[in-house]
Amino acid sequence: MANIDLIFATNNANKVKEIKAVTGNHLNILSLKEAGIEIDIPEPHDTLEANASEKSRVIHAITKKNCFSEDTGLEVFALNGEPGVKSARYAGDTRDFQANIDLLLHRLSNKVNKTAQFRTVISLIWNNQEYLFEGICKGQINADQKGSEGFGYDPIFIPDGSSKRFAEMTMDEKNKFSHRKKAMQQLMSFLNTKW
Ligand code: ITT
Repeated sequence: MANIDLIFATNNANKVKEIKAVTGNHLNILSLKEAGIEIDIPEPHDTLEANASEKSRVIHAITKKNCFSEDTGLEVFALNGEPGVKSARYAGDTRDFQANIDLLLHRLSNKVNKTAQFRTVISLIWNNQEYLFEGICKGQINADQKGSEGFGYDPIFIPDGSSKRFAEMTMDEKNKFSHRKKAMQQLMSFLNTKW
């Protein structure tokens, strides 16, 4: 698989780092920046699936090349799945990680159940056809914020099977549990059957 070029339709540098750590030399992942594309792709839909599709389709329409995107949401059980698809802009259009965390903890403060999951949906466009893959990481929200690694909600999320928050883990440790890695592994297995 080593010589496959695949554009990753994202402007999130943290996502690019995490995905490149998973794919290693198996795929040649190009970020939008590396592909020379400057665009703020809209995410207007109310599902992760529809937003992921939008992102990969927009980039495919521009480049006509194989590409993928992913949309990820933190789904909190006691908040009926919120912030979910609104994860990036939960506390407003400034997309401020700390403001999003503060709002989430405020809304969760009187709830007993702190169960949550990260869900990643990948949309791959391969030879002009779209394929979707999903990765889920279940865990707990912990109001005691710790760690400075990762991004987004990582300082308050402890994956099942660990006592550490994602933000307390190295990228390799996070990738042992990560929703994003699970979805990406499915994409790689799929490409293995095609190549
Ligand atoms: P692109 O659309 O350009 O890919 P984005 O940052 O807008 O980048 P999303 O729409 O998928 O990405 O945003 C989801 C938000 O969910 C993101 O801004 C973070 O706040 C949060 N998030 C996503 N993955 C996460 C992870 O692995 N750990 C912690 N928070 C995460």
